[in-house]
Amino acid sequence: MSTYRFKEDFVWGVATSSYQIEGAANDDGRGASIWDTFCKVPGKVVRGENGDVACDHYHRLEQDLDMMADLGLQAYRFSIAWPRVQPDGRGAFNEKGLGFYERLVDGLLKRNIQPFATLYHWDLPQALQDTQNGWENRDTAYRFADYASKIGSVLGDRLASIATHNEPWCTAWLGNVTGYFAPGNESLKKAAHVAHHLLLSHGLALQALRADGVKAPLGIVLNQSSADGATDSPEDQAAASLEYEKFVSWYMDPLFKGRYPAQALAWYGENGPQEVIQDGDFDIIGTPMDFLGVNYYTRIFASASGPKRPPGVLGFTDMDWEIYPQGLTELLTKLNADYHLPPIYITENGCAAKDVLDHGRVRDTDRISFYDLHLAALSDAAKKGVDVAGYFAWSLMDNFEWASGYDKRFGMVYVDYATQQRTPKDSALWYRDVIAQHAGVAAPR
Ligand code: IFM
Repeated sequence: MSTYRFKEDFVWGVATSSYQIEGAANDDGRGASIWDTFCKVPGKVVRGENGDVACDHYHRLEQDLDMMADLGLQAYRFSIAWPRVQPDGRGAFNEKGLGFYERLVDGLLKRNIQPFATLYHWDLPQALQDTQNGWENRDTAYRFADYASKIGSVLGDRLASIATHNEPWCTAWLGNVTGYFAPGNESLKKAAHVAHHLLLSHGLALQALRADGVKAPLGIVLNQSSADGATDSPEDQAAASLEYEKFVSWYMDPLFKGRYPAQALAWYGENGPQEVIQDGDFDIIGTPMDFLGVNYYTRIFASASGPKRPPGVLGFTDMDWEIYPQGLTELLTKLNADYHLPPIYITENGCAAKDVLDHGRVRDTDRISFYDLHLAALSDAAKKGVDVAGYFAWSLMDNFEWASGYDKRFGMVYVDYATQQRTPKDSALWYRDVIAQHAGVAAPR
């Protein structure tokens, strides 16, 4: 095992999200989400699968909490299903739904595991989609701030952190340009409007939580990549720079610089966000944050003639994503140079693999190597001056991988969906040892 150099209070955790693991889609008053609806659209999800049962985490909470404790985790990042706690996305809250998250948070604290909550990991109440086109409508941002405020009042005193959104790029782009994710739109303009309202809702939620006196650190989680041109040609380099702006700067610039990035804005042209930007929006969006969450999986590899298959020197994961750990160092050092940043958590990093359960064991050496290489890259970034506060592996256990259904396994713990039996893979045991070796150890100067 390598030795990574992080600061003494560096946090070691794993991440999941509500729709991907909870199941219990029709229990205890949960409302429908846009993913419940989307999964029913023929052809949208592999084999027509859905999150109705998923890992049945809702009913197996205690067992899963014990499993987290056995793995020696210091922190657990989860998301709250908005339709479980406020079925219509407005109006009445659902006590039973809130009660589930109270039990989760209390169960974590009892086991000395810090609760890192995310308010939105893609499961928008269907009612908001039906009545006002969801995130296309500015009002949804205000509904989100109300929901955030409620979570703050119920859980705020017990949470180690609150992130507003997980990967708004996915919500906006995959949900509205490619139609690959819920709600399945195919319109660049809708995506630009959605992205703006997501950013606005983030700022409004932060302001509401602060006004309510919530002390937990507040931030947002963005998926990001470094970007390389396929060749050194000026055309390929320009393509890489544009893709980086569309993916990374489109969120970072409004959050930290009070504007959209120029090149990407020009690329959007009349399909951009201009119609929905109101005076004062960037002041709200730029409300100071206590942390930034970065999810890193692979790099962008661009050419003037469109996306190109990268060389993949270290191979590709089961998602066919290039394994490119040095991109993590490159990305973080670039962010650090370009923005005045709060501390950064890697809030997701991991790989899908064709895991096989063999006599009670999963020998996922490729995943161990993936984590090891990325932790080393993160350690390099810390050495180069990036303030790295923690690392969350994606994911605690195999789960519903959105449009890929249950086909892709990202977990450290193997889930047999027929029996719901959990089996820690070799990577989980390795991670437990990494945490034990590094916990509380300061980086040598
Ligand atoms: O499973 C997803 C997660 O929901 C968001 N980030 C990327 C993961 C792997 O695709």
